[in-house]
Amino acid sequence: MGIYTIFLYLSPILAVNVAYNNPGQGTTHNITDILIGRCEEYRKCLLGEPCLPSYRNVNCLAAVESFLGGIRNVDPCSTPYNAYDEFFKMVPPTTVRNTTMFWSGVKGTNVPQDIAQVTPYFNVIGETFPGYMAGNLSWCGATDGNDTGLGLNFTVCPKGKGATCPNNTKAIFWAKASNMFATQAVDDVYVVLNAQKPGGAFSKYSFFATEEAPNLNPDVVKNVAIYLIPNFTLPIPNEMYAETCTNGSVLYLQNFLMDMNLNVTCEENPKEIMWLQCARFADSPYCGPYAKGNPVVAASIVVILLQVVFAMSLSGWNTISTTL
Ligand SMILES: *[C@@H]1O[C@H](CO)[C@@H](O)[C@H](O)[C@H]1NC(C)=O
Ligand SMILES: *[C@@H]1O[C@H](CO)[C@@H](O)[C@H](O)[C@H]1NC(C)=O
Ligand SMILES: *[C@@H]1O[C@H](CO)[C@@H](O)[C@H](O)[C@H]1NC(C)=O
Ligand SMILES: *[C@@H]1O[C@H](CO)[C@@H](O)[C@H](O)[C@H]1NC(C)=O
Ligand SMILES: *[C@@H]1O[C@H](CO)[C@@H](O)[C@H](O)[C@H]1NC(C)=O
Ligand SMILES: *[C@@H]1O[C@H](CO)[C@@H](O)[C@H](O)[C@H]1NC(C)=O
Ligand SMILES: *[C@@H]1O[C@H](CO)[C@@H](O)[C@H](O)[C@H]1NC(C)=O
Ligand SMILES: *[C@@H]1O[C@H](CO)[C@@H](O)[C@H](O)[C@H]1NC(C)=O
Ligand SMILES: CC(=O)N[C@H]1CO[C@H](CO)[C@@H](O)[C@@H]1O
Repeated sequence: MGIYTIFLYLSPILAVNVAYNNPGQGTTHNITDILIGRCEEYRKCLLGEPCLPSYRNVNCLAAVESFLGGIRNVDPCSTPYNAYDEFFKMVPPTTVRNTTMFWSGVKGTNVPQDIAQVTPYFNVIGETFPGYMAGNLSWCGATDGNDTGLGLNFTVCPKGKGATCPNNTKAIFWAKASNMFATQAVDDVYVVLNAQKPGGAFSKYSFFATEEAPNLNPDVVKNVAIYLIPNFTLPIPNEMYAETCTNGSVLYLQNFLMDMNLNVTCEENPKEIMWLQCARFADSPYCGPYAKGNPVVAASIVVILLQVVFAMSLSGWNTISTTL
């Protein structure tokens, strides 16, 4: 990842090689059925919150047709920026006010998924209508005939965007979705960043930098809360590049947001996220403070009590105690 970034810095020619060597997964099989199924689930609020009344009347067949219609037989590296406009008009990435949460540089942490499952106070892009529909899927147009009948390439799609693939089908989808997700955000918004990301927590190549932060509306966004988390899978804390709220790229980000006239707060190790990470990476040295007095400890006390009772019954203690 870091090396890839350095290549991009060094020369577009090197980036060309990276992109050529970067074929990704082809279109997910049965994508039409998957999209329709997810659309129906979301529309009918089978996933619970957020459940917006405006979604009830979405025509899922039409939405999926407009999603795929914009990319059928289209070169996956020359996707028009407006390819998904019709689709996003039907299912915009709307969140409940005061809950919009962005994330960047946290690949492998499972933070977005855990947030989606656990808390109604934060909503990440994967929980929005279009985000849920497209999550974990791969798709791109076929350029070499129409042998699949759907105009999609089920064998290989280009991964990421580079100099040879500037307008990548999937990247444009997520760029547009991120852009609209940020544009509609109201009241308090949040961004989770990885303090120990090599090269800096805030990457100026990230979607957060290019599509989200610049589209926050200072007239309606009350505060941007930066949540800075450590890397829980590092064996020893602080042995790696680390940023705080007052240095490195995080400081740059704060100034950038304040220049936009936004209120900004920054918190290191915010407990809202630390709990979730510790539930997942319980052995992390960061998790000591979060292991005290939490439900897990309560549960283990119950287990110990049960073991004692069990041991007592085995050793005949309960016979003794009943005779006493
Ligand atoms: C990619 O999109 C940009 C902006 O929409 C456009 O100027 C450029 O020509 C496109 N490139 C390709 C290869 O489609
Ligand atoms: C937004 O959420 C925060 C934290 O949950 C809360 O303190 C605040 O009052 C909320 N603001 C509005 C306008 O609802
Ligand atoms: C955390 O550090 C490990 C070891 O260096 C690395 O493999 C992993 O990608 C890092 N995770 C994040 C989210 O940066
Ligand atoms: C995508 O995969 C993650 C991790 O396996 C999972 O938590 C999430 O629910 C999936 N998203 C969708 C829309 O299926
Ligand atoms: C899928 O993409 C690969 C790589 O560009 C290409 O060789 C193949 O012909 C494409 N298949 C279709 C059906 O377009
Ligand atoms: C691709 O094939 C399908 C089914 O055979 C057909 O309905 C469609 O018109 C074809 N599209 C193009 C662009 O040839
Ligand atoms: C910044 O926060 C203050 C105090 O909470 C509030 O009065 C003000 O409206 C906020 N500014 C913006 C641009 O939202
Ligand atoms: C930021 O400050 C912390 C604490 O003072 C320090 O450990 C860290 O090395 C600094 N990081 C950068 C990138 O300057
Ligand atoms: C239910 C369904 O349509 N399944 C199809 C999924 O895709 C595979 C491979 O293309 C087909 O073999 C299945 O019939």
